[in-house]
Amino acid sequence: MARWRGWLAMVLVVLAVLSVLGRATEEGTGLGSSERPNVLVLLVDDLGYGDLACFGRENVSTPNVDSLARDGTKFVQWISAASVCKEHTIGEMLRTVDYATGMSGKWQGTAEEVQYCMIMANNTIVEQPTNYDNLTQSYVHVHSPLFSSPAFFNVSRGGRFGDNVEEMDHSVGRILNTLDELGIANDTLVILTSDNGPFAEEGWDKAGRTGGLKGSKGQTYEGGIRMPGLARWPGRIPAGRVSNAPISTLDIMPTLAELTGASLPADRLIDGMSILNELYGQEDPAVRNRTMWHYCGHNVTAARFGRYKLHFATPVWTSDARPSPLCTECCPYGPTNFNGTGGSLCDCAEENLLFHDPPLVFDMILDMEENYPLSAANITNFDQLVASAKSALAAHYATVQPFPNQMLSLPVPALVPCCEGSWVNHDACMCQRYQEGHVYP
Ligand SMILES: [Ca+2]
Repeated sequence: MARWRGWLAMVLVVLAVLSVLGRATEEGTGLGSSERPNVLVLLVDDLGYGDLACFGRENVSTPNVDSLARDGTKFVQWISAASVCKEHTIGEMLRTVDYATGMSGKWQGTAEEVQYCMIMANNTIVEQPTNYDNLTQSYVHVHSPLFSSPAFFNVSRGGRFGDNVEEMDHSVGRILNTLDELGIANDTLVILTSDNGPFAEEGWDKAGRTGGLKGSKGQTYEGGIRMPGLARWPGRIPAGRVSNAPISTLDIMPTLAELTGASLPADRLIDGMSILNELYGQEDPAVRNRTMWHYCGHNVTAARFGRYKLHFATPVWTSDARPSPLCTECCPYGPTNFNGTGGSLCDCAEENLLFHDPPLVFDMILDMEENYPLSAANITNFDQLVASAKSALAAHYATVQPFPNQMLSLPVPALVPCCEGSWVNHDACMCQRYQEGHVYP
C-alpha cells in the first residue's frame, strides 16, 4: 500500500480528520521506502494535567487515550508553549519534504460571538456559524461551553466536563481504530497533548483539573502550562515508559524537522529543540538541562532551568471567601464576578502581579506542586542559579521584540474569517457547504 505521509494538527479532536486520512492513503505521495512516519498531532483544548485516567483522574474513563500511554510513552513534564492558545506552522514545513498535510480545528468565540465560530476543512470555511446540534462528535471538546452529543450527555462520573473528556476520548479511539484499519498504525507517530490548563474561573463544574498542580489557565504556575503528554510510534517509541524529561510543545516542530529531514525556518529563532532521543527512550542531557521561558503576555514571568523553576512574578489571586468558592488559585476579578458565571483569567497587568526578587525557586523533581520555595539555605548554588537565570533572561529579551497583540483589537472585520467576502457584511459570513469526500483547498 502506498504509505501516506502527513501531518495533522487539531485544535480539537475531530472526526473530519478521518476522511482526510482515508483519501490521503489512497492517493499516497510516492515517497518510496523512506522510514519517515505519518504524523498525527492531537491538541485538545483546555484539557488539564489531571483530566485523563492515565494521569490520575478517577471519575472519567479514557481508555483510548490511555492506550497511547500503554503503547507509547507518557511524558509527565510536558510544558505548553503558552498558558493560552497559540498557532502552528508545522504543516508548511512538512510540505517542503513532500508530506501531504491537513488540519482540522476550530476558531471559537464566546457564546455571545457565535458567528465567530466556524468549521474549517483545510483552509476552507465549510460551516459558519457552527451549528453545535449538527456536530456528531467531540468537535468543541473539552473547552467550555461543554456541549455533549446525546450519546455522551450525563454519562461520566465527572460532570459535564467529564462527559466532554469521554467524548473526546471516543473520538481519539475512532482515529486510532482507523489507523489500524488502514494498516498504518506502526508507521504513524501519534502525539496528544493540550494547549493550556483548565479555565478555573468558569467554576468547578465547567473546568478541568490540574491534578494538584498550582494555578490554572492564564498563569505560569504549572497548572496553567503543564499538560498531559503522550507519544506513540510502535516499535520506535518505548511502550509503557514514563518520562520526566522537561518537554515543550514547541519541540514538536524541531523534532519533526529532524525526523523528516525538513529545514526549520531560517528567518527566526526556534525556541524548541529536537526531543527525538527522549522519544526513543534515551535520556538527552541537553533536554534535561534546558531553559524554557514561560511568558505571561509580553513578559517572562517564570523560567525553567533544568530541574529548577524560577518565578519572577506570580498572579495576585482574587480571594473568594464564600463557603463554596467559584474557584481557588484564580482571578475572577472583583466581587461582581463571584456570581457563578466566572469569565476572567488572571491577566498579566503589572498591578495584578506580585514581583519576586530574588525569584521564587522550586525544585520541579521534588516539588512539582510549587509549594516549597528554595533559598540559599536549601541549595548551595542558589545565588549562582539566580544570577545565571537573570543573565540568560536578559540575553533572551535581547532576541525578541514586542509585537502588537492583534487579539486585543478584535473584532476587526478584515481579520475575522468569513465564508464569503468580508465581516463588514455579517450576512455574508454564513454557510453550510461541507460535502463528504470533497477535498477542500
Ligand atoms: Ca485553550
